[in-house]
Amino acid sequence: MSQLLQSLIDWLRSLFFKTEMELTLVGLQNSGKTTLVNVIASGQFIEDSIPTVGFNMRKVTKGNVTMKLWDIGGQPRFRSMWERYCRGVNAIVFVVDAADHKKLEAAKVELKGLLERPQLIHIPLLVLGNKNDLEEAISSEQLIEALQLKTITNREVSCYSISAKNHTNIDITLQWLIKQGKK
Ligand SMILES: Nc1nc2c(ncn2[C@@H]2O[C@H](COP(=O)(O)OP(=O)(O)O)[C@@H](O)[C@H]2O)c(=O)[nH]1
Ligand SMILES: [Mg+2]
Repeated sequence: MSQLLQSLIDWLRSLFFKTEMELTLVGLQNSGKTTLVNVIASGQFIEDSIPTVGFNMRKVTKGNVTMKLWDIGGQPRFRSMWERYCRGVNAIVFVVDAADHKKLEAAKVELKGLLERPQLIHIPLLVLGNKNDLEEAISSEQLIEALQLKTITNREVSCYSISAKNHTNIDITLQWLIKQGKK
């Protein structure tokens, strides 16, 4: 990665943690949520595991930012808890493994279920197609199609193709998040 890009990311990261906000990071297991948080926070954060049987929920705090992370998928009986964890957040970040074609349908179903919760209406959504360093990863246009993001009309939606591994498009991701905190 170029020195210039790295300093840009560092600068955005510092702005991000000064912005008061609460985010939910959600997605199927293995999509890259933990990796992404480590990249954004660059290692130093306070971690809190919320003990809930069968529901893998973590809370990460740094500066003025709280990020709530959880793995969804195949746990319909926990769906009633989604609202509790997402209510009032500045944004929902939905992370997808863009290289895992077999799981796209499941991701679509989970996202749809999440966005149907009445309490979560109007919360801005950022969809991240992660792992774009892999050859088989689909583009953001293909992800928009696969998840039918154009059918979502009751909130602001953006979709980026990123690589948490190579730090690709972490800058635009941070910029989008900072913007949500300022509203
Ligand atoms: N190639 C590639 N692998 C990634 C990327 N981000 C995460 N991974 C890998 O995907 C796997 C799952 O990542 P993790 O962050 O644990 O996913 P989580 O279950 O959503 O928290 C790990 O082996 C990561 O190293 C990426 O951008 N590119
Ligand atoms: Mg994880």
